[in-house]
Parts: sequence; C-alpha cells; structure tokens
Amino acid sequence: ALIMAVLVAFETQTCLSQINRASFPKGFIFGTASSAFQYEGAVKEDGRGPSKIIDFSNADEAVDQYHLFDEDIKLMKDMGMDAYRFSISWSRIYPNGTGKINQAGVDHYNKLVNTLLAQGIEPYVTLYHWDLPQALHDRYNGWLSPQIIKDFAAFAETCFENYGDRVKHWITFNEPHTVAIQGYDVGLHAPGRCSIFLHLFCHDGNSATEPYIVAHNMLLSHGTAADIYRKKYKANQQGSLGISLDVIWFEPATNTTDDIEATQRAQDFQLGWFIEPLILGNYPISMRNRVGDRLPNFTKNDVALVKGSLDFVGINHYTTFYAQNSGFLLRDLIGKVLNDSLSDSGTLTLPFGENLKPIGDRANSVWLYIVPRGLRSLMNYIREKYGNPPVIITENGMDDPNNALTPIKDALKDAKRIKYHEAYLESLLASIKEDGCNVKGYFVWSLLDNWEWAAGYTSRFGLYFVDYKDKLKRYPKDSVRWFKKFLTST
Ligand code: PSG
Repeated sequence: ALIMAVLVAFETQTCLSQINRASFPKGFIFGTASSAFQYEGAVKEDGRGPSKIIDFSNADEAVDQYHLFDEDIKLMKDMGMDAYRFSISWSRIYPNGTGKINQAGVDHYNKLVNTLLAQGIEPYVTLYHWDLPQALHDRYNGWLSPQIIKDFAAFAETCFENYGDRVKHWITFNEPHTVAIQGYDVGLHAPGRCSIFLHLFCHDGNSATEPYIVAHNMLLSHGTAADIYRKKYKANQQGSLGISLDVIWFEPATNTTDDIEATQRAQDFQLGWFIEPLILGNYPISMRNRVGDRLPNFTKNDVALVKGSLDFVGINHYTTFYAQNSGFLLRDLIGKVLNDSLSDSGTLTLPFGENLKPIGDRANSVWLYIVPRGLRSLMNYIREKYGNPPVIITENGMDDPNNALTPIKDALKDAKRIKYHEAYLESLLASIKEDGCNVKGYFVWSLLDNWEWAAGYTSRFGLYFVDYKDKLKRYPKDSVRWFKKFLTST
C-alpha cells in the first residue's frame, strides 16, 4: 500500500508538471503562426517597395518561405503540429489592390494550401497581416478611407472563392489595435502617421482622430467580409471566420479604486475597442464617454454587419503589464497639448510596479515580460464578460536577441523559451479544465526566426533558428524537441 501511495503521489506530481497534448480536450489544435511579409521574401516577384527600419534591414528576402515552403511544412509535420497559420499577401493577389487578379499569386497559395493538406496540416489563413497594397495607400490613404471596405471585401471574397473549398478557418485581420496605434498614433509602423510632439516625428497624421477612423474602417471591412462569407460561402464550405486581437493583460498597479477603474479602462481601449462592437454591437461605454465625437458611430446597418460576425475570437497574447490611473498631468497635458489618443483612456500601463520591480522576466523585446498567469486571467475575463465565445490563441511566444557572435549550437539552447511555453500552456490548460473557458487552439509565434516589424532581424522568435549568414538554413532549437515530445505523447 505504501508503494502504491508513493507511486500515485509520484504520478500526480509528474502529471502536474508535465503536461502534454493529451492533457488538453480532444480536438484541441496546436500550430505555429507566421505572416506573409515577415516570411515570404520574394517581394520583387510582386513589385513591392522596400521599407527600412531599425537595423537598416528590409523584408525583401525575409526567410524566403515563398520558395522554401515545402521544407518548412516538413518541419511542422516533424514536430507533430496540427495546423499552420499564415497570411495571404493582398498585393500578390491584386498587385494594384483592386482590379485584375494576378493568377501567379493565386497559384502560389494554392500550392501552399495543397502541400499543407497533403501533410495533414490544417491551414488557418489571415487575410490582412499588415501588408497593404501600396496602390491603395496612394489612391485614398488606405485604412483612413471608407473606400477600402469594398476593396477589402472583394479581396476577401476572391480568397473564399479560390481557397475556401480547402481552407476552413479564416482570420480577417491581424491585430487591428496595433495597426491603429502603431501606424496612426505613434507612427512606428507603416504608414508611419502621427501628430504627437507637433509633428516632430511624422510628417502627416492626426494622433487624436486617425486611430479611431482606421479601427472603424477595419471593423466595417471585417463585418462586410464576414457577411459575404456567411451569405455566399459558408453553407457550402462549412468553414469559420474570426479575427486576431492583440491583448496585453493588465493588473492594477495598486488596489486603489482609481487604479482598479483605470485597469478596466485600459482593457476597454485595447480589447474592448474591437471585441465589443463584434460581440455586443458598440464601442465600450468608457470609450464613447471619453473620446466623444472623435469616435465614429455605428449606424443600424453597420451594427447588423459587425455584431455577431465572429465564429471565434483569435487572441494574440504575449505579456502582462500593470495599469494605473494616469491622473491630471498625463491626461490633460499629453492629451490636449500633444494631441494624442493614447491619453484618452486616462491610464498608464507599464511593466513595472510601484517599487519599480519588473512584473516578470523579460524576453528580448522591450515590451515582452513573462507572466504566465496573465493568460488564465485573460481567458476568464473573456469568458465572464463576453459570454464564453470560442477562443483560439493565434499567437503566443517569446524572442531571444540575435547575437551575431553567439555560435549556432548555443543559440539552439532555448531553455527560456521551453519554460515560457510550458508555463503559458499550463496557465491556458487551467483556464479550460478548471474554469471552463472555451479555448479551441494554440499557435506558437513563431515557426521560424523571422523579420520583426520594428526590430528587423535583431530578434529571434522562432522554434527553428534561421542562419542569416548561410542561405537561411533552418536548425531546430531545443524547443522543437520539447514540442515534439509534448505533441506526440499520449
Ligand atoms: C503584439 C503584441 C505586442 C507587441 C507587438 C505585437 N505587445 O503586447 O506589446 S505584434 C505581433 C504580430 C506579429 C509579430 C509578433 C511579435 O502579430 O507579426 O511578429 O507579435 O512582435
């Protein structure tokens, strides 16, 4: 009996610390994620312009998945992954944004989808992962114009039409919140518009109004595409459609009422901005109150399109910050004088607490602090506040620095990444098993090291290492072996 007791104790012990695929509900999907611009390269084959950033790199070659996808799919297969999330480049399908279809572009993704399916890997397709056709920017300022709604919908429909017989999971947008803030408030991502600091950093833009306009047009574009899918394709194709929202989890910096209310506002202005129109039919009340007439309105028709237009909520989650009430100075000085929408929420969100202690260990990215408990809290927040919709974690991962002096064999030892995924997966599992959250899948960002939007090649997010100095050769990091064991254990 004693031996039995010891064995049982031992088993519970290992069960608790060693989760694997079998710990998750049947049918739970594991995959890796990527995007066209960060992976494909081959931009000349499509006539796209370069974009220079921090390390003076561009994504002209990226990791050349345009040519190497066959090999990359074998890497996924070898790890035991069920699915691959990638994006379709709009300008490969419509080089001018609209008009004539480029059949070579259409064919490329046919090959990609067919190769995935032949290896038993389910495609999850993002329609917009930030690579706007230059022509639409030149023609009407891209997302700033409502003209883009019908053009995006036409592009989306072309994808449903051409791939929907085989693609069963669609994600209209990757992180509309990041597009609005990084592209139109602080101007760090394309198209680099802002008005902060009296246009010191950006030539054009209005940081107080444009983020809201852009977000509104993306929501209407999503709703229009979803409507087309439901009316014309869904019955035959039997697929589902969602969106990927970036969500930092926020914890109150102190337990004062001020900070607790500020934490709620911070979440309203991030997740709520998008999920509330999509699920409840309007912007959060805190946004309507604070942004006032700078926040666009939804007409009755808009609500009919947008509300209820999701089959699942995609969540890109990496990190947790503290939130606190920003008080008079930031709100009024930065908001009114500097004309910046970021101050509308009246919150300050930081990875440091009162004592300036970081909330967790940091990865390479300055914004990426490792706080696994945040994922469970976030899943429960969505369950409680939005009626437990189906959720897919469409991105989760961490980066290491790209240090040119580190020998490859050392760069492959990524114990920190293994710990990250194990802890976040445990947190996710608890939200499902113990709290009843309706989570359906988990995608690692990312399969390979690749090109980062602001950090270029200085950051490595991959399970596979890419040797930028030797023909972009791929090498498995230790995390590949960890995932393989995780996915093949029963
Ligand atoms: C997402 C979340 C934060 C910053 C950047 C992103 N955050 O919490 O502060 S971007 C997101 C994107 C993908 C990137 C990846 C890593 O969808 O293309 O490569 O995360 O930065």
